[in-house]
Amino acid sequence: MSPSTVPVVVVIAIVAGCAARDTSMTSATPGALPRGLNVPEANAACATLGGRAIDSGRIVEARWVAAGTERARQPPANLEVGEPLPEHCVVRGRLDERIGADGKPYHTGFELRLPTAWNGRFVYQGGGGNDGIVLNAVGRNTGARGWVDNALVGGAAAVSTDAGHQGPEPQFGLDPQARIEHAYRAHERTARTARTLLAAYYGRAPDRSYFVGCSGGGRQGMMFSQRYPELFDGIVAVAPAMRVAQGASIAASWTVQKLLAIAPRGADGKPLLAQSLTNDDLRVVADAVLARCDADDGLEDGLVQRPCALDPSVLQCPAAKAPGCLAKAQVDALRDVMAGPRDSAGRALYFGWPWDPGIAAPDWRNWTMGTAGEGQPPNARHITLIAGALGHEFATPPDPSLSTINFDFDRDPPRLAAFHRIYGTADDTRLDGFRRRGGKLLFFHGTADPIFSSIEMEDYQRRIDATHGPTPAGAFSRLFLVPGMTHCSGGPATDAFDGLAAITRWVEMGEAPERIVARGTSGALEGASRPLCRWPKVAIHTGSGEPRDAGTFVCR
Ligand SMILES: [Ca+2]
Repeated sequence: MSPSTVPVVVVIAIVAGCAARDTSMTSATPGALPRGLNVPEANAACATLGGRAIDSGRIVEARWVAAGTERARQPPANLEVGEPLPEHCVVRGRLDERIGADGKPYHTGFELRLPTAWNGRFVYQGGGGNDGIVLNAVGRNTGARGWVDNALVGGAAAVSTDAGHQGPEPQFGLDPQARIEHAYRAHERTARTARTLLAAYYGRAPDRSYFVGCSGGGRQGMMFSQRYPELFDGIVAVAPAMRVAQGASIAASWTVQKLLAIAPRGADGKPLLAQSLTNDDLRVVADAVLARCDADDGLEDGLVQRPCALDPSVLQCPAAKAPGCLAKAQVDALRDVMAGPRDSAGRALYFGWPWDPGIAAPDWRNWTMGTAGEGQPPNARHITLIAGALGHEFATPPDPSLSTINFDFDRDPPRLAAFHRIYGTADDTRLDGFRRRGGKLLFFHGTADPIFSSIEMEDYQRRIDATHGPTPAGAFSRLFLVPGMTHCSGGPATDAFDGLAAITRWVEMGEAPERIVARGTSGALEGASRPLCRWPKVAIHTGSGEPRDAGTFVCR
């Protein structure tokens, strides 16, 4: 059967009815017997994939990779990380090649990696940012070790895509079809094409299909659960961009404008955003959070497990600005930032942010203020990444002059509504199709995330619980907050956690996660372990035993 003639309906029926799973366990991830091809078969099959036509596209490269000759390449520097990859066939292709309304060429690029000793699993590796890059499809996992503990090393087939445009710049948003591709269509096409190629290569459909992604990738996972519920058995969405077009981008604008207003001026008279709050200032804030709330969870360990009600006025210097305290203008700006954006009538336009010691971590600065010195262009991601997306993609019609710096909180939010309707994933909490097929949703979110608030994530899970009742909802959707973690990883946190293993055990063995052991990767928590607890529970030290050991904590 040629790949272009594999009936998708049949493929789905095979997966839905498939119960052939090996339940032996040799590691944290339930094992499946290798069910791939022998080496000569696989090599020949890889060669025949090269250059063949596929539905609305073509394969441009099919390359054989001998065992141990490549490792995962972690962007942005493409450092080689993790164990050597097993023997596999890597396929690169283009779907839907076309000329856009802007006169530029577009296609949906993808990469699919097919291990010879296949464990029967298929992993869709979510993207992020503006996408536009085909990252190596190794099945990136969650957290700080996502590229290291990838799915391909464990024997899964994995796919990635550029989401329908080429290059990470936001100008693709000027083409209406490219927006649609980015929102959902390129992802559906990539997923279905990958399934077709899996069937052609292995002669059968995957036993189980998973999605793993963070940020924009988390949004893509939610999108699949809502619009194409038949495609995945388990979805892991970390810090999903569920209303970035008409929510988080407004919050980024609010934050940037509040901080610019207090920024010192350079010799050229321009505000120095990076100096609105110095690293020492942010340390003052973090220390105040710790002083107020670290012990609330029973252990002074640098992690704040429960919501912290900090009154920022305690940060204010009694007189002039001095070390160890903040100026009144800084305190006022910080109070506004942390409360979240509002219009002139006081209506909330997004969520607020939890007080967390991770505010002093580099990632918080990198998003909100950046590090640019005098005479350098601003490099805060709220200005580089978010402002570009805001004007080119999120606004309808596009308005490249719109940015986070000049965003008007009364006039401009409605300009984002149309694209939010196709891009946002915050509204659907019924998830009928996904729930009925037995799909599982696993969410993670860092409580020091500076671009998507963990309060937004709690709100979504709370609405799922309200829609279905907490017990039925918990049967298919669970949230794990990561105290101290910034965006996707980083921060004073136990930010190494194996979301793929957790979703696999839930889907294949029925083990719904209550606690997931995570490890610290830097700072005082390096090497320490903690349970991440099923929200709304948090990790509480039992009062005895080594506090660097997750086994001495309970979730409650
Ligand atoms: Ca604590």
